Amino acid sequence: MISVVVPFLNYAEFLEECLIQLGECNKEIELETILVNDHSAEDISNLVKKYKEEANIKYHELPNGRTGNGAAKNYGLSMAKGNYVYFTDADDYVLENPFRLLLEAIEKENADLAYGKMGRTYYKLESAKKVLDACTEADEKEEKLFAEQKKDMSESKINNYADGGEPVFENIMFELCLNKTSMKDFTSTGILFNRQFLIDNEIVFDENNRFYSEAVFLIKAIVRCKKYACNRAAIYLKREHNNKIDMPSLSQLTEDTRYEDWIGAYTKSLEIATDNEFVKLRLERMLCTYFINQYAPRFHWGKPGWDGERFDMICDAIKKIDRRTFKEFVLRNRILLKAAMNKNLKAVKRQIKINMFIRKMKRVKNNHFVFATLLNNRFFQKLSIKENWVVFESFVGRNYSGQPKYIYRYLAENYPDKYRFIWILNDTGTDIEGKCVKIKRRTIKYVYYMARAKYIVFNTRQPKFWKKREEQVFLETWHGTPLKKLFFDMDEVHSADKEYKASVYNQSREWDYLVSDNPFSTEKFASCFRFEPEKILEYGYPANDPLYAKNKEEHAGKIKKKFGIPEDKKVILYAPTWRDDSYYAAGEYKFELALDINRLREEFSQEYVLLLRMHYWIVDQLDLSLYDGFAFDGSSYDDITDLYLISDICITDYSSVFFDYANLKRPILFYTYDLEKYRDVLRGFYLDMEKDLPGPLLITNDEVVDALKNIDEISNRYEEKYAEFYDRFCCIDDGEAAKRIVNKVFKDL
Ligand code: C2G
Repeated sequence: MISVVVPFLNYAEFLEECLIQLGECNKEIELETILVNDHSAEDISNLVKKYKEEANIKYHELPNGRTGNGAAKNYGLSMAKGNYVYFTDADDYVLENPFRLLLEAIEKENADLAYGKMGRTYYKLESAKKVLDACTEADEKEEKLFAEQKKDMSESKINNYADGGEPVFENIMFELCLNKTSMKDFTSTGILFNRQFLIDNEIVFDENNRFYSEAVFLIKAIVRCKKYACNRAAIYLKREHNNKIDMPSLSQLTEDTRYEDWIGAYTKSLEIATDNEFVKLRLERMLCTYFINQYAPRFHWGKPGWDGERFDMICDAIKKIDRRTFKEFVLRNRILLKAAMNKNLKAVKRQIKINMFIRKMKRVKNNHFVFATLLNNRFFQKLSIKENWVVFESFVGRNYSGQPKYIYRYLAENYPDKYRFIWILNDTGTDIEGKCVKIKRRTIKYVYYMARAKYIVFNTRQPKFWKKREEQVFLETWHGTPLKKLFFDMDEVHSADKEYKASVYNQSREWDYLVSDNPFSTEKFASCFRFEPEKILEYGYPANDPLYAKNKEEHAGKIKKKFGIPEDKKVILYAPTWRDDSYYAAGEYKFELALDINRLREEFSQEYVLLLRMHYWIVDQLDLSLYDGFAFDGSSYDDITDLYLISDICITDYSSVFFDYANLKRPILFYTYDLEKYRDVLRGFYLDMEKDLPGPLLITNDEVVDALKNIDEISNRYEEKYAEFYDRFCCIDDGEAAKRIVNKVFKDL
């Protein structure tokens, strides 16, 4: 039997997934789940009851006076009855059945321990499974789950490392020790241990070390292990927490004692490894790296306490290091290490200053924007605020559009001499009516204006370098009524930026106002941004003002001409959104066109043209050269509001486009070929797509063609639903939203 020790402190929903998997494994291999409750505030009695049989749970509460992950694991270990022990943290889970594979391996070799592969995932069990299912190529799977383990693992590197040429390569040390770069990577999880081996060698967790209780455990196991086995198909998945605001993991906590624990774990681990040259050298190297990369910056920024007792602690540790280790570092770091070795505070200070300067210069050389932010911190932040400067940016500088455009227009028309208007753009050649300064994004000037302007109007999140000054007013207009769940309402984050929730939380704390188009958005914004409802301006969207303009037909005629669309042709607008899991990098997304343009041309080119508009995150370019005269590329056109005005039918999917378009009361079709995946895996929706939308959901190209052929019949069928939808979501827009917002925000008018 295998005893699986599960310490529990927080997050019952994660624990449930862990237990589900243990239950599954228990069907095949006899397990006992020793669940140790570390004085948790959460009630898990129902969970324990639910999985008691399946996962063969032995429930224990950690006695008073003992606490922490290490204490819970020790306690669990002392209760274990199995010949073998396996540790899993309550927020992690195993895939397939690693126990069978590890058991076979450990028994075959009669080994002390057997290890598999540790993967990292941001996903819950269901998504992780689906993500796995979705990846047909085995290599692709590896990419997704084990990206972090892709390190240079060449055998020769280690042989070279052992000064003197004596080969010290040992697979186990290589796997379990070499690829660890930080103290937190030393973990007991995902390894099957022979319980007698642990008992005989008195291998236990350090209960006095809150953050790194496992380091001494693993180091001792590595050093004492005589025989080991391995099966890389045995997968343990470590969960990365994507919401560190509400559910931080132990490694995401920033409590102060972390440093003392680090040094404590290092010192004890080193004592254990005294006779093992290889492990010892690895640890010493880790200390040096820690000193150079973690300690030095804190010391440099003058955080209290880092040049006192803490300095003595780390210097004492460095003093004992085998000097051969220093050779691996560049000269300036060797000087720093030597100064620390001599506990020479003055020399350490000087060298850290030099090193930090070199580091900064290197960053400046590699990325010119760093220089701008340095200037910002040193100088711009100290300059006075310009009361009449207003900075605008729309869709991260990609165009002149959205709510900022129409707020600017209103201000420029009504208060032309009162303000100085500054537009942030990727292309300063962009046409903008009226008098304004055009600034290229991510330049020194951009940083300068952002630091000094009184008013800042954005429709996406602000850049991370920018810190709001007290006198500044930040108006976040946002860019659509949400259908797809956003930020804190998203269960999982599948997009490229997994720090999404934490960063959106911090950024939205700096917003003075947030614009909403309807009561529904107000409610969702309050929840998805964790935003105070009192600061939400439910005034309608300025970008929808032109949809109510008296001269909108005349304006539409001009736009159509600009595109070269014949006057007698009607326009079908296709404007889909982006897919969270399909990207090159953050902010650079892929899109595979599923709409059959050829077919549409065959069927409709007599009466219609097709206008394709990709979302602003999509970087793939459309090649429409084959469809000249029928398909038009609207992706590089600045303002989607103009595209709404010239189109007779809108086809979209999960984009907020249809909420705005509905103001025109024209037909809307939803081409939702990947509805299930989008709804169940990627995002989830705030609305019931089947019930609440003002048009039909179409899954295939045949259905799209059919719907377009019968567009009048569809309009009749949806008349009532459309009216309800309009009343619910377009109830505020009336052409005056910009005016309302300006009157509220620009108080000195
Ligand atoms: N948009 C566009 N072209 C598209 C899709 C969208 O120009 N093909 C613009 C529209 O102005 C739309 C906005 O981008 O209102 C937001 O697009 P969504 O597809 O809804 O996606 P996202 O940027 O993720 O915003 O509250 C809404 C959400 O924030 C969604």
